[in-house]
Amino acid sequence: MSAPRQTWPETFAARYRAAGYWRGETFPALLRRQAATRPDAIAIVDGARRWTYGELHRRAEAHAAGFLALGLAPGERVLVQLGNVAEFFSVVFGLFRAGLLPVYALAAHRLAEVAHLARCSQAAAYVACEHYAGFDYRPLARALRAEAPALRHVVMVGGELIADADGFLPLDAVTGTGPLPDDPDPASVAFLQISGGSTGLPKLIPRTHDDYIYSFRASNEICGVTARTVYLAALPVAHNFPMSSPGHMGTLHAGGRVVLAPAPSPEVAFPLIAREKVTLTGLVPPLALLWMQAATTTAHDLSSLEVLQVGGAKFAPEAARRVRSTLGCALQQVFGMAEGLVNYTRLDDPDAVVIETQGRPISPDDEVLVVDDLGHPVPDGTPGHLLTRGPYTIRAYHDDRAANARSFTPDGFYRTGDIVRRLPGGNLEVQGRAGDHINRAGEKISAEEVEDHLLAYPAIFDAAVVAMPDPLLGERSCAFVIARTPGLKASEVKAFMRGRDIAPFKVPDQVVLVDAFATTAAGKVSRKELRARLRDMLIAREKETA
Ligand code: AMP
Ligand code: DBH
Repeated sequence: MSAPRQTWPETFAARYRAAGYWRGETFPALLRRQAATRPDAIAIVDGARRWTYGELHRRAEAHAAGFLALGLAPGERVLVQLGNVAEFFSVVFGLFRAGLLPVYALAAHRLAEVAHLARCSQAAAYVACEHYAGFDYRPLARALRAEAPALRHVVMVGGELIADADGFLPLDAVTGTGPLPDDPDPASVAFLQISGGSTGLPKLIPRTHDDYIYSFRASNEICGVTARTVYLAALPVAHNFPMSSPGHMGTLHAGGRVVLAPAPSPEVAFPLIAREKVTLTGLVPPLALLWMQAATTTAHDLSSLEVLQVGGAKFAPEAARRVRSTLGCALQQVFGMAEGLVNYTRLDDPDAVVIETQGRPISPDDEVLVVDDLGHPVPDGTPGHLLTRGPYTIRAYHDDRAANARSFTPDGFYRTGDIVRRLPGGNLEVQGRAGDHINRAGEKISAEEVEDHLLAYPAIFDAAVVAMPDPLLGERSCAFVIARTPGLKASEVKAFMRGRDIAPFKVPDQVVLVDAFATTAAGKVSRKELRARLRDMLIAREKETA
């Protein structure tokens, strides 16, 4: 495997530097600067724990030395699977300081995903919470060691101070005072983010110090993030949206305060907003609906909240219209992707733009193309495929030739897979997806990946997974299944999927057993066409019975 690299052609890199986007700042330098200029300001709030910038910096440096003392070498990858806990920050900034590259797994991932990420990144270590959100990660860690031979260390957050029988190290033991390397090259890859992906398992996204820091520094300007910002991380901290748009990283860059919510529900988040005087947060549309409903009867004071960002999936205009009257704050729509491009409606945009569009790009140098099926640009107002390249959009996935051939044009544009309309002011309206994935409350699920798991069930002959419109989730997943064994029940299929060690959100919401997949007189249909037909059939059937 080659070392993670991200390469913009030199002419582009020179342009991005000259324009002042890439400033040579690195993650270690970012935290060092804050620890020097505002050592006593609170950086992280996690329950009763409040870490200052000084403390976060000290912890990160101690972990950096600790990771190196384990024999990890700069450039190696470390799989990080942590929930919304303060240690996420001391660990990732510790890794940055040691020149190690975090690979971000979601806390919801299970063995199937984590083993895939560990193998693809050749991770040398794995860091997880011992328990988080009711899940015990120790059995997962044991199984992972068997599946990922390159893994040399397992570090547990919240574990006992003595290394246990498995040889897992408690994070508190991963500290040291040894020498630390020079800061990394700002043009080098800082970490690997993951994509939801429309085909197969998650892909690894190499992001550099230069490009990522630019994306959240510029986001701060657009979103009004300053040292007085109190950002509530309600979504999982490993997600790209709450990480960088502008998210917790943007907030730390500005010297603000990050408050961690252990769950995004109104019951958990509202008291935190009131107690910490939260000014900014970001949600996926289904959560925004829940918050708006709960706000009408809440006793908690939400008046500190200035802006609610909504993104990850399309926010319906009817819902967008109600944000201010129910939550008493401004709405900002965010349409982004872990591969790069992020669009925002601006805080001073007219209501029509904020309610009806998903905004426009961060950078004057974000190139946006909207093209037809043949790749020809379409006029403004006409739906087409969104292609993009720019100063913080990757040119390639990590070590994945096939995906790179599919996902990038020869001149370096990323094929987002989104169908959008570009409006005359430059704002984009997301119309849907060209690919076969399900956007379930902002979690992207690959139809192909779920079908592969279904086909592992001997009682199943064939399966097709489609996105169904859903009033709460936006989209839910529906698996059409042809049984090999007569009498197979939907509940049995779901139980089988729950036993597959996959993220729970990938278990199909609905299972429909069918006798056959219709083919046309012309013979075989493509998977894509088949999925579209099954979906239309079910929608029509549900309308009839409604
Ligand atoms: P990923 O590549 O896994 O980071 O997922 C990014 C994808 O999420 C985008 O390409 C869109 O399909 C979807 N997405 C993100 N934000 C929005 C939004 N505001 N409206 C509609 N779709 C969105
Ligand atoms: O869905 C996403 O991946 C996303 C949404 C909003 C994202 O990565 C982002 C903003 O940066």
